[in-house]
Amino acid sequence: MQQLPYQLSEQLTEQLEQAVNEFRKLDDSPIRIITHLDADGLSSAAILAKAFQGEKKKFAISAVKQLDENKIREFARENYKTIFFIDLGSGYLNLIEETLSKKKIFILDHHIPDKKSAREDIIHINPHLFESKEDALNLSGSGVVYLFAKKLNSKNKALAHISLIGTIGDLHDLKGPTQEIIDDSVASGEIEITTGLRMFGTQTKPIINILRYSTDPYIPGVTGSEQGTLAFLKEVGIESQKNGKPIRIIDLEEEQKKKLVTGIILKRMGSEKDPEDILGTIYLLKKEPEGSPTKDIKEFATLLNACGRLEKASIGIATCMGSETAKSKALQVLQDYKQELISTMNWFHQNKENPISVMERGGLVLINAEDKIKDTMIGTLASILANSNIYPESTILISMAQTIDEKTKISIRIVNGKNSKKKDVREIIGSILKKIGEGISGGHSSASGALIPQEKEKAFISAALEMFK
Ligand SMILES: [Mn+2]
Repeated sequence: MQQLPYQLSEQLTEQLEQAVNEFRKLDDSPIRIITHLDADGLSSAAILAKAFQGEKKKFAISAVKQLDENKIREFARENYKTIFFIDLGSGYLNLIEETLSKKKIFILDHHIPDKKSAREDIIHINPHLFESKEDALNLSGSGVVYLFAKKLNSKNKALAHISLIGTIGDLHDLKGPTQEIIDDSVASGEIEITTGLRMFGTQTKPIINILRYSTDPYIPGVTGSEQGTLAFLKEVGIESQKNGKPIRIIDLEEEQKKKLVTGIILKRMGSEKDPEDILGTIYLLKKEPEGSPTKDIKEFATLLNACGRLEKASIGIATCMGSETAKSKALQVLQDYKQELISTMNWFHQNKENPISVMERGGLVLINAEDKIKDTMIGTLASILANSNIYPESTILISMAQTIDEKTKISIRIVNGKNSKKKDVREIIGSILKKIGEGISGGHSSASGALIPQEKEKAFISAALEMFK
């Protein structure tokens, strides 16, 4: 049965048209673009930059981790008459209205707005305002920006694949309005869609690592075991290396790939989940070389996230815009990021038994890295531990590290968070901060974070330990 093409709601279409009309009224002065630091935000910025170049508009981009009052006040002091907030902004409508009253504001976002309607002269496009709830969950920031760019000039359809990178970086379900972006990416000849093993890293990672560290899908007897992985590969007749070079999934012959898939399905027989749930849709960028971290869109999104985390946003944006120089720099950033990740994990494993660095209390593991690991890695460390089997399910993980400006960054996660809906980590961190009477927090129920003054570290630790006594 043929699927009917998805129709954007009339309201959203109207709002996009209105945004374009307002954009046409702008004079030639340069435009300020403020975006989010993740894959979705960086690809949003790349799309808007390309679209502005097409309109001969000058612009300046900044990528931020999050908005706050201080940052918005800084933007107020700048000379720009027009500001575009992309992949962020909707949660700060009150502050933006208050602080940026003299500027023309465009907000193209998909985060939950802090109020239903913005001041009349603010252009605010957000699927939460128009679409059904399900649809709202299926449009990313770069999706909104792409739809705007396409409305501005149909030539911008050639940018659909950039939006797909951000979308895949941000969303799990590609349906509803996102279908239009996928269709445009295929039509422009940039994207090729195939079906294959849905594990991460099929283009670049050694097969032995992919299998051994595969938690989703989980492979009984293989996941978590080097020996099990080697035995399994032997069983299906696949070697883990050739001429001293590790074999990747893309290196396998078709026959070998089939054997691998069948082998995994057999291993998963009897597990409660659908054993065949190991295949998925794979989106490849046609023009990127095989085996590059820019070939598979999922890996490209990781490359962008690495650029964001290591504060190299402009490299990520320029890579999306097609610069080869930026791309080779981005590949280096990815290497640096991996190195950072390895030293972070090494530090953790060396200090796991050290009661000063890693404190365990009924249901809580508190990791205090001080200045031993980068504050930008603290969330990633907590997330990796939350998805591994080192600590029992539902354990609360708190990790903390010092920033260069004398603050302490805190991340909080829950082991196997998908299954344990009972605990809300944002509430936990909120009540600890309340006890020490300082700090700011944010995030959502399964992943949250906070920032406190460094001198409050001790107070924070005792309050947390007290809570789990
Ligand atoms: Mn986003």
